[in-house]
Amino acid sequence: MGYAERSSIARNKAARRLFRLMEGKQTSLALAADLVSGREVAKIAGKIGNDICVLKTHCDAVSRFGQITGELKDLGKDLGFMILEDRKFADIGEISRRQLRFINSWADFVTAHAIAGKGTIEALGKNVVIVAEMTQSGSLTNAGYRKRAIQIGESLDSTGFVLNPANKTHVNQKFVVFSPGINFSSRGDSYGQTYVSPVTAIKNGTDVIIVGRGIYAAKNPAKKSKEYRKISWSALEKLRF
Ligand code: 6AU
Repeated sequence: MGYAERSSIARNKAARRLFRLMEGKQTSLALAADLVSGREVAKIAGKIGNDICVLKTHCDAVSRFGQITGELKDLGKDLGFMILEDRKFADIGEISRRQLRFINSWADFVTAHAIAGKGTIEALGKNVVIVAEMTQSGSLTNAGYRKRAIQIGESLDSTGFVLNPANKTHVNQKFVVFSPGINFSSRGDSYGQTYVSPVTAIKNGTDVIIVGRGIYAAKNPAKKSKEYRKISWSALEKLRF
């Protein structure tokens, strides 16, 4: 099923918008903009914004992030990408809801863990991507956890799920599958991050490939982002549509 069709069957508004955007722009690439300062995040977003469908941020890991939220929103509008704040909410619903207040004025959607149960996801509203599985070796997200996390997202019509691209996914086509842990030249890092290639990710059911260091730590991030974009989109066309 192509993304135009998936945008018509999805019940979640952010998922519909993202599927439409992916189809129109022909890209499944998300940048994990894990740079040190707000200035650097805004600069790379401006440079490669044309190639991505999602800009993924960690607002609490970037200095002076508060100063660039308006600029990122404008860039998203001009260049056509959505902003996913990877806050990974994990507290009880009431606290998660309060923490969200500082984020939902500029982010289109947020990530959350399912560890605290359905109440947390419910408190965050609809625009939530549930981290159902993690890419770091030794992660505690086993098959049972993943299944239950997916059930919560399905029951609440959340936007979608973060899943490990090394494993095959069987998620309803109404939901967006995001996968980090993608890099074509590295196998991992010193803390246990694991990587697969974009093609493996697409074969295993990923919709949006999230690439961080593979792009921003490259000599020429603009050129690298085009490579990731092209390889993943042609794999989608060849293998899935
Ligand atoms: O490509 P990297 O390794 O430089 O960056 C990967 C990005 C980081 C992580 O916070 C994030 O993806 N991530 C996540 C997400 C998106 O939730 C889950 C996970 O299991 N592994 C992972 O790396 O910004």
